[in-house]
Amino acid sequence: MKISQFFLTSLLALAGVSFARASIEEIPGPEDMGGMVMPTVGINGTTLSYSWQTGMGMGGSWNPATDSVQLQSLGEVTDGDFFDPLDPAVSNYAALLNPSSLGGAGALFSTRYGFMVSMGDSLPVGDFFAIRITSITDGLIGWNNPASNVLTPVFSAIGDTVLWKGNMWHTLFTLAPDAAPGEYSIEFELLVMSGPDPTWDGFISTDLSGYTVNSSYNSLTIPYTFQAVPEPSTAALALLAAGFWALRRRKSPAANSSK
Ligand SMILES: [Cu+2]
Repeated sequence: MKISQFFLTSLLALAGVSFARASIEEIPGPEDMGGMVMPTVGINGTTLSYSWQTGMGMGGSWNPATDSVQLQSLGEVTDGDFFDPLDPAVSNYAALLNPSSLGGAGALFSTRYGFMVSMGDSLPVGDFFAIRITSITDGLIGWNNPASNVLTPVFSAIGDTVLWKGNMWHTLFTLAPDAAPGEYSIEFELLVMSGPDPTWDGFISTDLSGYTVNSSYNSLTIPYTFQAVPEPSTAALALLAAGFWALRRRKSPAANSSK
């Protein structure tokens, strides 16, 4: 009994050691991807405004020209660490972000963007922020991640709207791994709605029944812009393929002109 117990413990320890170096428990946060980028909303009476903040509190304003928000693969962000595909506690994360070699969809992603409210006035009782999509590049999906291993798609089409509690909310955005490299964007309208106390799902609610736009507040137009970065391996394969075709064309002009 003692020996088998020792043996089992050793096996578990070995497994633990081998996984400790290669598995992660949570989706990498903004600090793992270049830092937070937050449209920070200010309230002055019924006037809303926002400015870009790059960190907690009163960080400097953000310059998209010199710091683009990239959609990257998990392996690129973690230097090759992945979710344990056999661990049910991270099954949803693994399914979305792990590479296909580990049974995942291999989505490119970013967690850098987050809505935030500056210190100062807050909304009166019965008024709530709402965030609505007014334009979105096909293929981009925004996910709510209110608890560990819980992922709910909330942004993918024009008109998708959530109520937002006003706490800092970093949305997970994803894109298919074979999406074309380049720019992807979303434009949000941030407005105020009035209604009963929402049932919050983390920092948002998607149940909009009973809420109406409070037009005594102005609305804000907030753009999120991403750069999709293809997998290094995909890029390398594309280069290899291009080289192959160039070589083939040079070697056999007759075969090339016949078609
Ligand atoms: Cu933040």
